[in-house]
Amino acid sequence: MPSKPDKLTAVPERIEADLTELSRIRDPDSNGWTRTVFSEPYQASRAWMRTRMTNAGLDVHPDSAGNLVGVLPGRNPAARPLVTGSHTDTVRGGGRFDGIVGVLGALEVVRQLIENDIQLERDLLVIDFLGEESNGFGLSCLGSRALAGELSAADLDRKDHRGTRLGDRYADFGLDPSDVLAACSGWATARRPHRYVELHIEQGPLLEERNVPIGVVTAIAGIERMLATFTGRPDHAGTMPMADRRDALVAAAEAVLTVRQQGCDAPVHGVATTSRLVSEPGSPNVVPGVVRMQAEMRSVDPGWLSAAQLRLAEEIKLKAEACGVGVDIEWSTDNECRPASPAVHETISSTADAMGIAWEPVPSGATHDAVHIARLCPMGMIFVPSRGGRSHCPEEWSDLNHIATGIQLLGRTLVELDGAP
Ligand code: HGY
Ligand code: MN
Ligand code: MN
Repeated sequence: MPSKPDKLTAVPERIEADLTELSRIRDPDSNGWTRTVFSEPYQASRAWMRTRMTNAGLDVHPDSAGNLVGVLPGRNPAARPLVTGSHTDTVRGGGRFDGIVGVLGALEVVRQLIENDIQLERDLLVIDFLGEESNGFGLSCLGSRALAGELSAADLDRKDHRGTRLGDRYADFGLDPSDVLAACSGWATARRPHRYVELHIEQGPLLEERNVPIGVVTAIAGIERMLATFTGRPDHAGTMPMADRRDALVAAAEAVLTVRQQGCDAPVHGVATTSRLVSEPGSPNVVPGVVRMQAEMRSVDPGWLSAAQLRLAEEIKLKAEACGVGVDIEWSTDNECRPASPAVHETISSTADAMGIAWEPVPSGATHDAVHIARLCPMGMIFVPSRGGRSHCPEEWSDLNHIATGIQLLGRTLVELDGAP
């Protein structure tokens, strides 16, 4: 069969047609492309995706965690399956490629396998994972997290800013919360995946800067999220002398710059971002009494990440004290740092070499469903370049020829992994 996998290519016109059609399904009232988890546009896009998966030749069924799972049967149904996929939900005001390239790319691989009459030894599962993007419940990768047994009953009690429970949102979406938690059972035993490979856009500038069409991911960054509550003293903004104020927003502003400096000082891959400040009471004539601040830090170096958390907390507290403001800091881990499997990394890169495709090893500052599926089996990721390194914005763009190259490499890698012991 060695000759046949060489025929696995990718038809750019089909990929472009799928990308264009899916990008028409979005929230009309939001700029860019918005299909947030559980939303109407997301429901509509999932119905569209289910049809596309079926038309591509997959046996499709939503699993109990809300993932769309398409199966291309292999010669040996008892063998542990190959798995690929990604997500089709977006951030608010996002782009057309983040996650989507991995799901639609996998469909093109399926079409290529069928058209070239290549039946793998193993079942190939193509998954559109539920809700990869971070959401109002502060929990990303809902579908892959559930499959990996990392979604807990306590998580279902998380509430968004409107007070809605995550468990209730699952129920509104037609999923039984207890079945969501049970989704991992089948995966941990007999049907444990053999290998997982995800195709994704890089969402950063490295590949474009180095003029390389393919990135082979070395590790996925760990993410630590911080909620800091600054408690000062509300006072009349017209009468309280500056030196006597306990201005919670001034302390928070100092903290925003401290967060930024931690990222700028990182000797390894490390980044730090403040994304939200909520100041109360928010009236122009009242010195802010309470401020809530949302921030996160990421790194592929767990040692740097935990040390930076400690440094950050200390500096924020010291600077808040100097303002006469108290501060309470809560941390939550969105995901641990996860290295890619060296064996899968080797298969991807040697397959790229055999195809004459230039590639570079790259860390992933973005998280992906792969970080959770890596708990079930050896994982690898393939990146294609992002124009200007932009993502999570309407300007997000990847060239069709790069996407086609990534799909070709994904297909050939899956054939190689199919035979891997
Ligand atoms: O946050 C991330 O890195 C991913 O886009 N959800
Ligand atoms: Mn993504
Ligand atoms: Mn994303």
